[in-house]
Amino acid sequence: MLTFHSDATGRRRARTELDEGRLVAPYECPERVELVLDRVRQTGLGDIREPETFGLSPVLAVHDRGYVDFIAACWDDWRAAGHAGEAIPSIWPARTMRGDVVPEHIDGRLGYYALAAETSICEGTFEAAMASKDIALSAVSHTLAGGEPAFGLCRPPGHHAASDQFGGYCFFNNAAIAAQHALARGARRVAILDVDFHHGNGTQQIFYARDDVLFASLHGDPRTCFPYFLGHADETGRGRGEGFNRNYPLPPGTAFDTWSRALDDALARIREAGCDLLLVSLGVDAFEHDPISAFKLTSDDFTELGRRLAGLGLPTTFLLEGGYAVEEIGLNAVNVLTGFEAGARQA
Ligand code: OKP
Ligand code: ZN
Repeated sequence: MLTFHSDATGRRRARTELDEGRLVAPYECPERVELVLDRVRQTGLGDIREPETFGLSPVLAVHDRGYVDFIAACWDDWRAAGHAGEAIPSIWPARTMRGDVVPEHIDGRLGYYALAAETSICEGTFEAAMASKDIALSAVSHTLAGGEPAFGLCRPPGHHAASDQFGGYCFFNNAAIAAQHALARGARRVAILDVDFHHGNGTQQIFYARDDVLFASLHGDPRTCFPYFLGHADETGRGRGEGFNRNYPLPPGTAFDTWSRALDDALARIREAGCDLLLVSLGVDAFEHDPISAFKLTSDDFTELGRRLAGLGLPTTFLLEGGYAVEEIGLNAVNVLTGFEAGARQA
């Protein structure tokens, strides 16, 4: 299958992440993409292509204008305010205050548009986020054009980004942007299956009241895992979206036997809903040695995941999300893709 990649994802090189009360080197680093690309080459998965550029209109189809303008200008505004470090929010419109007036000062705007504080905004963040969504759009366009699977080597990831909030290393919701684009190009119902360890709160929020995108997510139970405030099993959709959101919160320590039972249930729901396109939010941080996650999937389990995805028989686009065991990120991500190709050959 084709891989879509751009060096422009490396324009974001944040120096700081707020982690356990300290500023550390970010887990979500540019090397992640380079290592996955190395593995794509090693395994001969297929050709590697540069993305096309799609501009801002597909971003504005899922994100608020004010939010997009904020992401574009944040770094310049932060520097213009004379701040020395990277942009990190320190106050939010929390429950007891007003959330309906967007502040003017960058410190207030930053909190208004943030859902978490670990993710610093630095020079090049907007450019990398633009490249990341162009990779997703190019990959899904390839799948739509000929039915062939494609892999988008997205970075930064996207699934925590909500219609007007960034956080959890995400700025633009690549999977949501790709899904909306597919619908505009004639897809009838898109399934987004999120296998990242963390709940895809942004993707859920964007499509929660809609029945043209089915969102299913397997993740660490938000009672104990980031992002803590969304991802419970009783979140099933709203209005016409009722039944088109499926969460599988699982306890820390979950291994493939339990995890794959939830997977099979999600796949059955996707089948039943009559989806004509599958987007996989492909985080590989469910890996047993991931430094910030708590599931116990092995590298071989990722191959089996790919095989089971192929069993759906749907046009499929894979978009990279998380995965922070950097040494094994290439092996784990590409195992899903080669497992998928093996499964597709058998079918
Ligand atoms: C992004 B993605 C580390 C806490 C990390 C943020 C996690 C963001 C995950 N001590 N909290 O892979 O879903
Ligand atoms: Zn994750």
